[in-house]
Amino acid sequence: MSKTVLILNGPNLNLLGRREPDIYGHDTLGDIRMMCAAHAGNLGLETDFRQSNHEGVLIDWIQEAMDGFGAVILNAAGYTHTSIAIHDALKALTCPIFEVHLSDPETRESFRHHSYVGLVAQARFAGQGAKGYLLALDAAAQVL
Ligand code: CA2
Repeated sequence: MSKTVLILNGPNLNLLGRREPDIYGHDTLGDIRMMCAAHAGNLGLETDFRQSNHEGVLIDWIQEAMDGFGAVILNAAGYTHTSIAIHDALKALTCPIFEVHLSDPETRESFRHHSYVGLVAQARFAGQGAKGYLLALDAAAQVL
């Protein structure tokens, strides 16, 4: 089984650290990428960390996880709450899927309360900032 974890980030997460730090914290996505790589190394895992603002690109990357990746960690950002297409792509995977959010969508606007990712994810880590990605890596390490 592959020890590489595919970590995918959805739209607008490239803006992290530059806007809305009260909601999303001060870490940039580059900071989170480095934290994930270091933490994964300590767990004996490797990471492939990506971000796209485009639904189809995210779906292509999810399909890549059908071969060659041990687990997927996904912060689908706004697509979490809207994308049946991402849900369908995730459903085709056999590897574990972990849902991550920096904020806690459940305590925000009602349109963030439903998650199409959550319907197919093994576990969800939300409201803990960048630490959520590290907790998801811990969970991935337990199954890999
Ligand atoms: O809390 C999360 O991680 C979210 O996935 C972030 C999404 C939001 O739509 C989800 O409900 C929860 C939004 C990402 C936007 O990121 C920005 C970062 C800085 C400035 C503006 C947007």
